[in-house]
Amino acid sequence: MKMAWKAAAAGLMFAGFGAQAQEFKAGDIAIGHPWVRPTAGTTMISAAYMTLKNGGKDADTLKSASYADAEKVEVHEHINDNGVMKMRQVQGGLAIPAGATVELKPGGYHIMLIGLKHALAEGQTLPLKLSFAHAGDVEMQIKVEKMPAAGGGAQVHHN
Ligand SMILES: [Cu+2]
Repeated sequence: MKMAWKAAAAGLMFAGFGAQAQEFKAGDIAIGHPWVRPTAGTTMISAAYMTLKNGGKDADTLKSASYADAEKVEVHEHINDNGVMKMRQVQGGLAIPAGATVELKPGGYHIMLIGLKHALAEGQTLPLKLSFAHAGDVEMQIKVEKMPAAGGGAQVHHN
């Protein structure tokens, strides 16, 4: 797992910059400012966001993500179903074309953490692992950050 080791080392390096937005790397994929929203009340779900920049010549796919303290982690998208915004799992994984940057953000693509074993509070960090079809696996420590005030009001509805 040479790739995974390199990815982990890059994460450590950037972690040294403290308050600055974190960046991680998995092969040709640069993962910019990963963050996860705090849980609200007793609702044990959350969502993680980041940008995925493919600097390589080959298309890649985010196949899955995992976090040990969640029952399920799914890659979701929001769809407009006759005027009602709904979330659903991205079929076949999230495509990241060569040279493209795919943004995971509130109201768009996100990584859904379902059935969390404990609440997430601002300022905590948690280990989130991403698995790419070509770039392999990367384990990141990502921060729990408050939702941005502007435009981030999209409510999350499950079930
Ligand atoms: Cu979702």
